[in-house]
Parts: sequence; structure tokens; C-alpha cells
Amino acid sequence: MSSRNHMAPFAVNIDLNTGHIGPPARALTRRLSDLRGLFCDEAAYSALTAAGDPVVYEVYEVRVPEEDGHLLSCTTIIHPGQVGREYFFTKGHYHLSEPRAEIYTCLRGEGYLLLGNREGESRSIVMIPGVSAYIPPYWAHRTLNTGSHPFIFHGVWPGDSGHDYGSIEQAGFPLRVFEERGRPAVKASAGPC
Ligand code: M6P
Ligand code: ZN
Repeated sequence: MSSRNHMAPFAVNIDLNTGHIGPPARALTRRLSDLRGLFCDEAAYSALTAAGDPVVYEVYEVRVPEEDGHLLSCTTIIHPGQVGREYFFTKGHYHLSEPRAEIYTCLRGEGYLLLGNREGESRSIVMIPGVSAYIPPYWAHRTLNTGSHPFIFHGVWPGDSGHDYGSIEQAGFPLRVFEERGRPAVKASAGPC
């Protein structure tokens, strides 16, 4: 019998202030040095990495099997910050199994969800508390914090999705968001930067 037939129902608690999940979830911390080559301003990137290598975001994932039939879920906390004028963001990914969708719901703070597909289409969705965004199959997704407090969202996606980071690392994300005159400005971006 596979493990999915024997799993008992359970619940977790999400701290809506911090985004932390209890009982303790699998935690992942990404520092600026983990995002090499992704930001446009390489001089600012090198300076910030050398001057303390800040935590850009944390992910707290509920432990369930990464299998067809299960739903994975996590919170992501993106800290406020910029590399040059570009806001702190997640690596961004396609699903390895591309026909897999995902839902992001903003719990706290403010930011953007950026989406792009292999046909060259792109979209951006403003994320504020209560906004629940649907990421259809085949769309790459990246989130970023445009505020001065942590931006916290909850994500749910199929257990057999997987993460493909290579496509974004090689081609870059088709949209980028920079601070311009104190406000976020979404720009089309060709190539890695
Ligand atoms: C969301 C989900 C996770 C993802 C996280 C960080 O919470 O999509 O699967 O890991 O964001 O994004 P990334 O993996 O692109 O760094
Ligand atoms: Zn995803």
C-alpha cells in the first residue's frame, strides 16, 4: 500500500504575523548569494552580498509526500529590500511537470506575482492581503516585495509538480519590477537582464 492510503488528516497553524508554520515545517532560507546572476545591477549585487549577504526570503513547507494526489503547501516570506532599484524577489520557476497549476494567497504585506510562458506572454498581479491568484498550468511564476515590511503569501500546488529553475536562470524572467520615483514600475525584460 502506498503512504497516501494511510495518511491521517491533520492541520497546521500559520502565524499570520510572521508567516511561520507550526508544528515546525520544512524551512528553506535563500540569501542573496543564492540568487547569483538573477538581478540586473551586478555592482549592487556584489556590494550587498559582500556586506552581509542578507536573507531575501524564507519558505516554510508543510510535510506531505511529493506525489500525485497530494497537495503541497507553504508560506513564503520575502523580506523588504532592493538590489539597486530592483525589488527582492524569489528565484522563480516553471513546474517540472508543466501541466500543474498553483494558487498564491497574500496574507500580509504587498508585492507582485509575475507570470510568463514559453509563448512569450507575460502578466503581473498586484498582491495585497486577501488577493488569491491562480497560476494556470504552463506559466512560470516569480514573486517580489514592493513594500517596506515582509511580504507573506501562502501557496498550494500538486504534489508531483517539481521545480524547474534552469529555464529562468538561462533566459531570465520576461518581466522585472524596479522602483521609479518611489513607486514600483513593471518593465518588459529581454534576456537575463
Ligand atoms: C512559493 C511556491 C514554492 C516556492 C516558493 C519560492 O511558495 O511556489 O514552491 O518554492 O514560492 O519560490 P522559488 O522556488 O521560485 O524560489
Ligand atoms: Zn510553483
